Amino acid sequence: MEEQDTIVQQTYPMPASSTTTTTTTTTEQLLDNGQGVIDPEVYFNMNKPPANLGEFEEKLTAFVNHHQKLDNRVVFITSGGTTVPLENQTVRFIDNFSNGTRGATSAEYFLEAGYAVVFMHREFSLKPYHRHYTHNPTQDFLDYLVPKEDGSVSVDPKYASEMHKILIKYHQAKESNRLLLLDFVTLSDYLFKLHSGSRILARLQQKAIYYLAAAVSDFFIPKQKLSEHKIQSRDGAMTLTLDQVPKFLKPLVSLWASNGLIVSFKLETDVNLLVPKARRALEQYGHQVVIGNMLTTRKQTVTMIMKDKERVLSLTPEELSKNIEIESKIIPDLVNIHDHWIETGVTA
Ligand code: 9Z3
Repeated sequence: MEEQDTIVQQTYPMPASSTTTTTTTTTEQLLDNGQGVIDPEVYFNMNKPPANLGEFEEKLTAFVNHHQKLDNRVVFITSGGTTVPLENQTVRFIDNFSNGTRGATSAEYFLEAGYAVVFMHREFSLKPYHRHYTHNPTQDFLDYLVPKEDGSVSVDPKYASEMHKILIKYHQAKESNRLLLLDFVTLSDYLFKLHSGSRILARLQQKAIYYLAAAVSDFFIPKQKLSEHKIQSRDGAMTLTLDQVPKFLKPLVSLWASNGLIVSFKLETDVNLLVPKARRALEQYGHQVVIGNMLTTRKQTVTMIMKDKERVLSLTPEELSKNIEIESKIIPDLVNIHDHWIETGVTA
């Protein structure tokens, strides 16, 4: 196959951990078990960490230490889509579908259930509490406010009581230091931060949940194949060859997130694939829960899939008409699973 030939001919510098700097190695040598996917550790050696990784680690370590001393449960939520740049000085990129609604809404229910929340989200995607005002499809943010003659600004009385309730919850989360907002943009940014973040949370052992709601690209262009400058259109149509992203869930489960409860999401558009593919992910990675959701019904119904069981959580038409959110069912279900996980080491 032509694609295969391209991959095999490509040469990469040896990973930074290597003792020699002059040797190069082919992609073929870096492929994981001949499956055509680069090993995650090799990926980290071949790519530059994000510039703010040190700051990310510092903030997260302080947060985790604080909650470890208080014996609190902590959930590490990933939310929003990753980008895959087509150029090093990026003008164009491929994006993954996700507004961040699932992650931001879930964060609020976890906070209500007493968890401390690390909210690692795509920059400018939905954030807990803010989401009600920043990304409301029927009302823009400034339309909540009224200018006063004395030069001050107040909230339009129509919205004040609802906003008051949300503000109280937001301030409680902030004042008790139970909400840490961290962000990512690119796939590389995400992978480095997931790697580093899960290893920092690992000290919490079973007290940690990893709730991987971010929509993460399955394909990327390795740094070595990336055009430095903006790709020019003068040459006509463009053909893209994308490599497969390393299977990071495998080391996350077996190495990085020691004993934590790991919950991943499976997004499908073909309903017949949803449960089989979610089950395959559970078997392949050996983690505890996959939440299956369909693109078109993700706000109404999800399937909780575990090793020996599965159950569907859905909103009734009446609940839907009252704007009840499906996360109000997902999170209590997961809290039960987590209770059981802490007590017995198996899922409920
Ligand atoms: C999800 O399935 C999320 O529930 C959504 C949420 C992205 C659908 P929104 O943010 O959407 O509320 O707009 N996330 C995981 C998507 C994903 O990339 N899963 C991978 C897969 O399906 C496995 S990690 O293969």
